[in-house]
Amino acid sequence: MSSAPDLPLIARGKVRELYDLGDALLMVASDRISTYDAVHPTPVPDKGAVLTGISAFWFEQTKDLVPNHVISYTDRVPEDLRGRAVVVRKLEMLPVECVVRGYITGSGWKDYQASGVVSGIELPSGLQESEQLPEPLFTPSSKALEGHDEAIDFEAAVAAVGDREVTERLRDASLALYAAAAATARERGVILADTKFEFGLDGDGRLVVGDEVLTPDSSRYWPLEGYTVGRGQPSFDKQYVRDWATASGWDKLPPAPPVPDDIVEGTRARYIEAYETITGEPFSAWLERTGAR
Ligand code: Q0N
Repeated sequence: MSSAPDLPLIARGKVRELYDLGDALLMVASDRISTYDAVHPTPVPDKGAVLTGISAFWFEQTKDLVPNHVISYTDRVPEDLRGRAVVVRKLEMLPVECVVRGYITGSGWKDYQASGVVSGIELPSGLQESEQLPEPLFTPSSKALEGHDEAIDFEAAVAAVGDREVTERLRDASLALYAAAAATARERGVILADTKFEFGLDGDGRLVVGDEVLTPDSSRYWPLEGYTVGRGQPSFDKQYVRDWATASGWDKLPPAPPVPDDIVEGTRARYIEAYETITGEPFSAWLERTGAR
């Protein structure tokens, strides 16, 4: 029963950790799950491997569009972490979250309802919740320490990055990644409503996409079937847990309660279904390819 490698910890998120390998980093996705910004004490088996596999699929699909930080899912990955860890290049990370929205939902919908403006961009009046936008928007946010990033406009992103040209490259790369992924997702019956990227610069000043990409944790995926404008769409991975959490009477303040076995199993099945829908291959193929099973 291991899981924490004996390596220096560089960064820890709610559900992922980053370790120092010296000339590279090891990013590890755990099986922890959060709802309403709180992490439940009950893991969802294989969730870390599903997210790592979905991210791997998109990194491979988009590698000629935007270079990424992936080195290996096998070499130098400790055996007990295979399938849910990746060795990545060390980058100089840029201090903005690169959000792209193709549909108006979440905090974008809130901002639009309040002001008609999202990330400094004035939108047409009369949009309905979850409606497709006239074109995808680059809506950066500043990186806050834990979770609650602040929406900023393009000029504030330029100020945070300190270089207009680099910020324009961030925007262009983000929009290109979104457009490519949204087109592939659509072929598989899935709407990619929005997503968030993190980028860094390599030693040669090249822009490289890092972190995880286009996972259900960093994106909103909606099944095309059942998509209805004018209301929020159910999250296809976390909805079981959220619905159970709501019905349980939990006040949604930390600490998050343990999740019952049947809810864990239903959630795990949804994650695996997400892997298979998005990538078009059995999840077992990912586990076998990476030496996890
Ligand atoms: C890096 N983060 C924040 C929890 C924290 N390739 C890289 N090189 C240097 N630094 C980073 C990366 C990446 N990716 C990213 N902190 C440092 C995001 N998370 C990542 C997952 O673990």
